[in-house]
Amino acid sequence: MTPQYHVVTLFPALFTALTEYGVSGRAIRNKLVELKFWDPRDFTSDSYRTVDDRPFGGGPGMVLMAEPLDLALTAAKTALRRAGITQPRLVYLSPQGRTLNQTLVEELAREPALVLLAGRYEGIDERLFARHPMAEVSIGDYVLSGGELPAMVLMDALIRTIPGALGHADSASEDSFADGLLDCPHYTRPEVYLGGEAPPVLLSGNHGDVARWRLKQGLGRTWQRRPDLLQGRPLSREEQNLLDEFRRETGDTV
Ligand code: 9D3
Repeated sequence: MTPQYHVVTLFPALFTALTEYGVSGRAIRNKLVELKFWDPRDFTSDSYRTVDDRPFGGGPGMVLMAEPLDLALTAAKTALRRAGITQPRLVYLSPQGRTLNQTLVEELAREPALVLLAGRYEGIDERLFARHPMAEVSIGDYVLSGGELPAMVLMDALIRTIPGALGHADSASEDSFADGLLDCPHYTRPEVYLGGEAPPVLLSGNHGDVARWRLKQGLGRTWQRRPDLLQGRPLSREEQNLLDEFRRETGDTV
């Protein structure tokens, strides 16, 4: 069941970063996911193809008008209905939204289709929510210029969860956050670079020792840098022992 993502955006050309490169580009080419774009400008009827106007009440910036967005969202929903999907979830990428994390990615990845709305300017006419109930999703507390990059961030994360989207080298289960921990340090050739040696355990050929070292480093780094991630994540006996070992080795105790 190929997921379908319909994106309502004034700048569909920006999405080539997602559609033409890397893991996401390959997944789209291989039809593991279907993307369609709907440009609100194509749903205007004035000769200037106007999609924005000045905010009632005054103030700086412009607001996306209800009608072109309404028609674009309706066109996306109609296309999905024809494909047998009757109640697609709508996601408005918005600074006011719930902050994206891997839990929300996995929840949205279960949907057969999503309609994503990328905003621009100061935002969209509030009356759109009455006709099109939407979940609002932010990608973090910093100011961007629009919802296109957030929509690409969300779709990149969604596509990585599709079985077969990742190559052999990669693995969804090895993604940082997949097990709720930060990643371990990585090394490659040469064995010594500017006097710095790779950890001998990684060259030992002992897969069990390598796996234990990596888990220990992941636990240690999470404890040092992102203790919040360990709050809701009980540690197994082995994990607790490895973390204690890390703290003894780094002198980072208590
Ligand atoms: C400077 C404009 N601000 C006025 C007080 C509000 C504002 C409007 C529109 C701030 C940013 C934007 C455009 N941002 C997005 O559409 C957006 C976004 C973001 O800026 N940060 C994190 N996640 C997201 S999702 C969509």
